[in-house]
Amino acid sequence: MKKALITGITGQDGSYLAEFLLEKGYEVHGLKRRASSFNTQRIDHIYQDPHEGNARLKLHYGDLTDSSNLTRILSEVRPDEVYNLGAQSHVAVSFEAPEYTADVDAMGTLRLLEAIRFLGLEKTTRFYQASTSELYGQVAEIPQSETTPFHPRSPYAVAKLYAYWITVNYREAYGLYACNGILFNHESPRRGETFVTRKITRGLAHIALGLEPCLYMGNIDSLRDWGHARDYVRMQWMMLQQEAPEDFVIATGVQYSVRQFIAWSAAELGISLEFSGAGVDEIATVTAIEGDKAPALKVGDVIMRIDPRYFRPAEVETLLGDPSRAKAKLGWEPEITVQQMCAEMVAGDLKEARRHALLKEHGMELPVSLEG
Ligand code: NDP
Ligand code: GDR
Repeated sequence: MKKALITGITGQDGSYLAEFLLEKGYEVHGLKRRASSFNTQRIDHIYQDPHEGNARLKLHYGDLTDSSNLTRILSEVRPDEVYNLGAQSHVAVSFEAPEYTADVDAMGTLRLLEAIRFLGLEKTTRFYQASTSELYGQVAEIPQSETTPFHPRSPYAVAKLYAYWITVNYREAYGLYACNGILFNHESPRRGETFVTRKITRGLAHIALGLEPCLYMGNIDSLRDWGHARDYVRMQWMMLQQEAPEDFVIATGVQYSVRQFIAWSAAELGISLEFSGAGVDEIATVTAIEGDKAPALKVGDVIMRIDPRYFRPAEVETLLGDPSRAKAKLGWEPEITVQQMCAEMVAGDLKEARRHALLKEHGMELPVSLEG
């Protein structure tokens, strides 16, 4: 039975990857951070009680900032494959916490690679590094491929640049089978609530039911190449099954604006919107509502405004990936379109909003709105 170790197993990608590897028959080990409250919601459905024996999903307390912990876990598990998905992954937050972001995202990757080398696992353990389209930052060419030069635009992206190159370096220096997946944005109903797509689907679902008044957004002109996380984790595994290690861009090859994603999400809720004004004065107004789909709203309501607090000190305005190499060499094709993904996310968030509406009806506390 093959063994995999996933850092970041409690995150969006980690949860889909763990599901995928369990289905493939792997024994899956995951690094879980100690927190003062439960932080395993995304993997609770695949949890296996260790008391019942034969559990193939095993969680270990750990942290990418702790070398001795990583070395001990690696020496106990001796995995065939390591997927380094753990990271402080929020770009805007990395401007607030640049040093911590570098410690986890850059140094954390080095710590894992060094532990593999120190334990003499470099000829037996394969390594996947979660690299990112944020490396391209201020883009040098459109679309971006494996040969496009990097120009990172945030402490997050700079930290990930170190992680990218140290992965390449361990491949070249020690013959480690190590790959960078340069993944463009990928989303799902499990996306963290403060990334833009989830903020929109969750916010609009709550607004439609009268639980929140308005969505406050940053740069809605921003263009992104969005795919579905389930499609993208399949690719992470495929990269480690090749004969020789290589880096791959994973993207859909199509881009849309944040504004377009707002319009799609609203349409899923039966709401038509008109965008008017410009810059910080831009607003979105309800122009029509399908049947009784958004009971709390009426035509003329303003449900989106710009709040400059969500602008970033340096923005990545446009990202568009060229996945030709992955398609040609790995036969990879994304199966879920961005519109299907948006519909799935809205449906999930509408369910959650209905639960919150019930809580409110019975006089119970609602979770507070999230900043991000
Ligand atoms: P999430 O933010 O959903 O998950 C991040 C995971 O990392 C969580 O499990 C988190 O734990 C864990 N983590 C955070 N800090 C530490 C730490 N100090 N030590 C150990 N674990 C830690 O990210 P995604 O699932 O969306 O992304 C997975 C990876 O892919 C990340 O590295 C991200 O930077 C990268 N990436 C993501 C893209 C995307 O569009 N989603 C695109 C390109 C790259 P906890 O649950 O306790 O917070
Ligand atoms: P990104 O994702 O920075 O691309 O990083 P995010 O969804 O946070 O932002 C995408 C774009 O939307 C703009 N935006 C807003 N973003 C947020 N979060 N909140 C807002 O209110 C808002 N308004 C506009 C942003 O400015 C940006 O241009 C994600 C993360 O998953 C990284 O870990 C990963 O590496 C990259 O995707 C690829």
